[in-house]
This record gives sequence, structure tokens and C-alpha cells, in this order.
Amino acid sequence: MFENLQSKLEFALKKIRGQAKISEDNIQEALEEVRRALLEADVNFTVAKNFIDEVTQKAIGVEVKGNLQPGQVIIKLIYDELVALMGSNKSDLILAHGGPTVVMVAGLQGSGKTTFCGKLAANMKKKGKQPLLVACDIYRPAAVTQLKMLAQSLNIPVYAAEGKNPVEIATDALVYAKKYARDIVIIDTAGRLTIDEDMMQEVQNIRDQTKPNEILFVCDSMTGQDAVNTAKAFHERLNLTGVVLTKLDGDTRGGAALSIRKVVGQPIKYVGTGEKLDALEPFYPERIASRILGMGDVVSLVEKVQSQFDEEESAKLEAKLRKNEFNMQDFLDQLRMIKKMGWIKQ
Ligand SMILES: Nc1nc2c(ncn2[C@@H]2O[C@H](COP(=O)(O)OP(=O)(O)O)[C@@H](O)[C@H]2O)c(=O)[nH]1
Ligand SMILES: [Mg+2]
Repeated sequence: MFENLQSKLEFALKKIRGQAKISEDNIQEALEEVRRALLEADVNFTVAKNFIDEVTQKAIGVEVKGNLQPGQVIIKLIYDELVALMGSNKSDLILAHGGPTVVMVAGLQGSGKTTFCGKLAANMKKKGKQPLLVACDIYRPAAVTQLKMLAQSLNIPVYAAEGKNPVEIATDALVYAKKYARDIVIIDTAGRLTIDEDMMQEVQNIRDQTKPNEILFVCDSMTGQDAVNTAKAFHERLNLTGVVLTKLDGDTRGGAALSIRKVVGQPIKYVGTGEKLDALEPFYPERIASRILGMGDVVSLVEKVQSQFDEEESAKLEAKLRKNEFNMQDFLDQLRMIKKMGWIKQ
């Protein structure tokens, strides 16, 4: 993901990485490259401009402390700004207090709504919740079948009804949820290929009727700038509470991920990283920023290391080291443990 942007940024930052001194000239030159890299990644023009202005301003006043190199300081500034651009913190799903939580999922056709509904239901079930999926995309018979099949594989109920309109289906689904103690209701809606008044009106009616706690816009990250414009239109109409970025496993340029938060003003809550139902992750701005800057996903690596690491074992080893009893066998065990974590390169 984001390989192209990553290599362009790396090239831009190479210019300042090793420099002992930062002048206004060489900052400007490097940041111009950064700006170009962002635009090529299909980042919104205004977002890219503001980004560069912000970093430039901070870079000019920066004081380089200790044994840091100025280049490193600039990279840190860019990292911080990337994180801020994507919303700083992980943003959790809003859950209702008492009564079922209602999540309405909207977006264009093919963006990954139905798949996301399945993924979210699976994720919630894993957390001990009782989801109910609601099939409000009644226009393509295959859509209802698709949701039913996903639900069946997860052993989660679906509310679907022939002969009713989507607003009635959603309303009745809430009654059903209360009756059968389902505590999270996930409503899959119909999308069109482009923004379309009838579709918007219908989704708006479902929203007015069901008063969702979450109104999530599902956005195909492969569509870049377009996705951002569509998100804006949906937000103006529906008052979104969050965004889901799908297909981040593809070779997306990254424009949607980097622009959508600023343009829409709502957090990215989840990312889809594959077609399977477990390919859903919360959105962590820091992790994505690290990946984009080629620093590797350090946090994920640390988590991996922690999961492989036996704390008791290492306390024993430390004691041995202190007593000068560390032998070749211990050394071998250490090497094996490191090997288990994967490639050193990572
Ligand atoms: N690679 C990948 N494919 C996805 C992802 N999410 C959805 N898809 C695929 O995108 C296509 C459209 O998804 P669907 O959920 O039917 O979209 P909908 O029309 O918005 O309901 C399907 O082939 C899905 O398997 C994802 O995160 N990664
Ligand atoms: Mg669908």
C-alpha cells in the first residue's frame, strides 16, 4: 500500500536526511518535492498546500537539540503533520447506551458496503455483541443474497423482507432487534454508480427513521480524489459520523486516505484490507504515517515482538547474565526467539 508515494517521499527526504544544516532554501526545495509527491498520490490540492505551509512554518522556527540532525527533525515534523492530517487518534465506534446501537452504512455501488457490513458484524460478534444485519439494498436481488450468505457464514441473523420498501425494512428491523435482543443493528443500503438524488433521498429517509448512532460512508480507496468528492456530497446530505476506507490492500495511491479526514471533517474509523471477513482493522493514523514515510509500521512490529516474547523467560535470562552464567545454549535460544519474529529487515 502507498508504495509509490513512499518512494517519492523517500527521494524528497533524502535531500535533507543527512544534512548537517538546514537552510530556508534546502527546506523549500525538499518540501516542494514532498508537495509534488502528495499531488501525485492524488491528495486534494488544498490539503497538500496547507500541509506544506504548515510544515514550512514549523521548520523555519525549529531548534535542533542534542545530537539530532536537522534532517531528522524535518522528517519528524512531516510525520507529525501526516498523523494530524489523518486525524491523530484512533476513533472508536459510537455505541448506544441502552437500546440497540444502529449503524447505517452508505456509499456508492461497489465500494464495499455489503462486505464491510459483514466484517463489522463479525468483529462485533467477536467482541461479544449480538449483531443484526439489515438488507436495505432491495434493487438487485443478488445484493440481498450476498448479505444473507455472509451472515450465514458468520451465523448472524439477517432482517430482510420482500415487498417492503427500504425505509419499512429498516424500521421493522429495529422492532425485530428489540424483540430478539440484538444489540447492534447494521443497515446495508443501496448505492448507485454515481451520486443520484433518488438514492440520497432514500438513504436520508432511512436515517431519519432509524436515527443511527453511526452513519458510516464506505469509500473505495482506489478511487482517490473522486472518493473524496463523493464523501463530501454524502456528508452534506447525511451528516456522516465516520468513514470506512476499503481496498487498502490494493495498490492505492493514498490520496483518499490522506485527504478525506480534512475534507469531510469526520474520522476514518476502519480500513478494509482484503475480501475476507476478517480483513478489517481500526484506523491508526500513526501507523499509516510511519508506513508512508518508510519507517515501517513500528507499532505493529512491537506488538508482534511482544506476542512472541516471553517475559518470564527473559527475566530468567537477565538474572543469568547478571550472575555471569549466560552460556551458548542461552545465546542460541535468544537467536531462535529473534528468528521467530520474522525477518530482521522488518
Ligand atoms: N481487495 C479488497 N476487496 C474488497 C474489499 N472490500 C470489498 N471488496 C470487494 O469489492 C467488491 C464490491 O464489494 P461489495 O461489498 O459488494 O460492495 P457494495 O456494492 O458497496 O455493497 C467485492 O468484490 C468485494 O469482495 C477490501 O477491503 N479489499
Ligand atoms: Mg452491496
